[in-house]
Amino acid sequence: MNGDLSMQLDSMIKIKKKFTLTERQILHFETFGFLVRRQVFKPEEIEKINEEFSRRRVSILAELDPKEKKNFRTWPIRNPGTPFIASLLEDPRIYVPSEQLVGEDSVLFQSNCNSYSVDTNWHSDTKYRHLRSIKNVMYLQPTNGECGALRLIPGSHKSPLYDELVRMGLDLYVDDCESFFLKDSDFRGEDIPCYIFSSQPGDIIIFNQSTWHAAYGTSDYRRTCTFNFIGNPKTVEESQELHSMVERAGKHSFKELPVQGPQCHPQWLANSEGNIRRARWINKLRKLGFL
Ligand SMILES: O=C(O)CCC(=O)C(=O)O
Ligand SMILES: [Fe+2]
Repeated sequence: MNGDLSMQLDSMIKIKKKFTLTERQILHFETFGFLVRRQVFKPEEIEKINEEFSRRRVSILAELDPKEKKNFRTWPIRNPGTPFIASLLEDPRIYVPSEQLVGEDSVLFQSNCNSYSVDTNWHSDTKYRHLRSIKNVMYLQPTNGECGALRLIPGSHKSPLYDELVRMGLDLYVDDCESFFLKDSDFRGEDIPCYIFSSQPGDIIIFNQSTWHAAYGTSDYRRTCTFNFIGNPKTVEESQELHSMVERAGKHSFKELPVQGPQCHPQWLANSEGNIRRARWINKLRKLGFL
């Protein structure tokens, strides 16, 4: 093997080792449906992320009409307007643990910047229970129970707890955004027993998207970056679910919620850097019908 190539391989193996989750971390994720990783990104990186976040948010808002402005919340990061944030997708700090949890042949799915001006009620991100999908979330401001922290119900990604929560009506009552359960009880969303992800910028939480979660205590607007991966379907049920996801998502944004612009900007798709992992994701997304 040529010397350069062997050095490159060596350094790739070292990087991979450095960010590889331990068996216990994986067990935590499998059991509770989430895993917290502290201080994955450095303060100077967070500063850069915040800068790009703000600049792009302002430039998108400037183009929207008042009605669109009201609903504006989410915009994709695979865009030349946020090059540093987009580069995090190809950063081993994100993809190494994600691939461990959903497979080396997993696909990078929705990946967004989000700005929330209201609380988020209890929900799970997905109704597709066979397909493995995970979300890496980084809050760009400090959070705690009183101030916008993500809350999760441990173990709620699994049956029967998942189904009990559906049955008790904890999720949104679509018309007035209140849950059946909370409406007919003296409980508030904040009273539901849960883990509260108090975080500092740079911390990351990875959760199985079936896990029930919420956030309360919104002041000003809250900022997150989210990186989602879906497992390559292996069973008939997984393939069927993915097929329905493709049908429902349409080709525009992979998503039903309003997202500003396409998930993958043509420049990202051009992959002029020749990133091998990105090329694999693009091929897969094409094959699956998302592009
Ligand atoms: O911070 C929030 O409002 C909750 C976000 C959420 O539901 C998500 O990232 O899936
Ligand atoms: Fe969510």
